[in-house]
Amino acid sequence: MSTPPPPADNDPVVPNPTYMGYIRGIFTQDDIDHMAPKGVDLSTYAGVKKNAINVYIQTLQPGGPMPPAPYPKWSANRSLNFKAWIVDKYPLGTAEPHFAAFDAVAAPTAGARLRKDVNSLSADEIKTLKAAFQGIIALDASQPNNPNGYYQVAGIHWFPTDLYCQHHVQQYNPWHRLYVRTFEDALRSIPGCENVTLPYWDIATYQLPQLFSEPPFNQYTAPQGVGNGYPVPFATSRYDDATIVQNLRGNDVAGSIRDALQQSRFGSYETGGFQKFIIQAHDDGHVSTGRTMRDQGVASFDPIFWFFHCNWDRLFLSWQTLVNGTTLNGFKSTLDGDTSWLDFPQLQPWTQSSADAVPAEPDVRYAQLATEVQALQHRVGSIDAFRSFSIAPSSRVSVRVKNINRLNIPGTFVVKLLADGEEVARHAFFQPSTPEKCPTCKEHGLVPIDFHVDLEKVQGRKMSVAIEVPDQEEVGAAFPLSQAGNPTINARLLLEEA
Ligand SMILES: [Cu+2]
Repeated sequence: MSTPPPPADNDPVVPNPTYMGYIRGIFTQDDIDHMAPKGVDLSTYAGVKKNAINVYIQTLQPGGPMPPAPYPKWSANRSLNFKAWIVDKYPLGTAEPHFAAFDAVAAPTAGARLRKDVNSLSADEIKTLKAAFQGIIALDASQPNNPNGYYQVAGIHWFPTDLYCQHHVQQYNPWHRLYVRTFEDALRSIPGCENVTLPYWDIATYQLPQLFSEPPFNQYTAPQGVGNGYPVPFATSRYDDATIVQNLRGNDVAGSIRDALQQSRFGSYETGGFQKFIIQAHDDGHVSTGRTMRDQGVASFDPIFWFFHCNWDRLFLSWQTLVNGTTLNGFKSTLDGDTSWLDFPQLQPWTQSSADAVPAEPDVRYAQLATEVQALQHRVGSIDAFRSFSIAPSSRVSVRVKNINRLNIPGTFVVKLLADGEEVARHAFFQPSTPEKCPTCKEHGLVPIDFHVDLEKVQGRKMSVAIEVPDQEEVGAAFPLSQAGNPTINARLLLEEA
């Protein structure tokens, strides 16, 4: 944890202890495993808070029976710190940014996968990467049922399998971690490419690597149809580099990534935290890159998808490192609410659960993590009433367009926030062109889009919202709000614990 407590006989007194800054670090894996069968959850904020008084009594010396021998009992200072946390009404606090766990270029051990920035590859590495891509594309024709073939692996994302899409849900990050690895394994199945790794595209630089314009990374043609409404043969396409860069800037993708990495809690797409911002940045990245990438049904056929998603995995690992969430229990300590999604359902088509996929993969390194974050924060729209709170000093306001019925919208859409008719912000929502046929989409039919904007940009101005479905001639650029389920608008100032 961020402030790992020293041996129990030597704890310092911690002023104003918080859960994220101190308390979560007290409980070891053994403590958590030992108490879980007794119905005492020591792995989450909610669990420790619920059992706090009991934990305090059971561990207080002399005489408290916990932890059992041979584990050391709590020191007097540790008990004092814990009691102070209870008396102060269980402050959640924020994690201390932590950088040490997976620093930079650890020397690759045998079999380790060092994933590099796509711009930093040597001529030899580029040659091998091309051979690997060409190799799995060639399998499409020579061995159409080989699971390492490009069409087969890309097809997992949506067509023709239709089942596995995991977006805007808790499983989004772990599911895509397995997916990136599966693709990398496919590349490694090609003779001579056994040690190849997938490089990442650092999208926040707003630069398109030159390599993306070279075959086989510039374009892919599927060996067969990809589903209703798509041309046969199906060939991927994307916007030109200048348009992509302009779109990335317009959607403020780097800003959302920065916001994501500063979050102390994992959160969710609906409520905030890391997930809110990283999924937003991901969606905006897809729509910015277009045209194939904009459509969830076929996005993974564009070779750029793999460099793009390798980077989201790098950012997930970066954030995990910052908040001390690279182990399962470290990660769990950043969760709110129900954590059962970690164990069930499994991440189809693989057999692993999210709990298996969340811990940092021991053999994966990124040449550089994005951990240059000064301080972490926990700013939310609502806070427990028993806590004192303050209004975040930067006076950012959260404008939420709520209850957008995405099932009525034919594909990925963009929501624009206008002040006096002029665009102040825009964000995308990434989905298939026929969301009404997607089981995950149907479960989450009503979705929000959140804008975090400076109060001064919107104060006293006439605000409005527009939905657009880019590049869909049939419905036109402007999509009527009445057909999108008559969404409503919410605005609130962001709060933080005082
Ligand atoms: Cu994606």
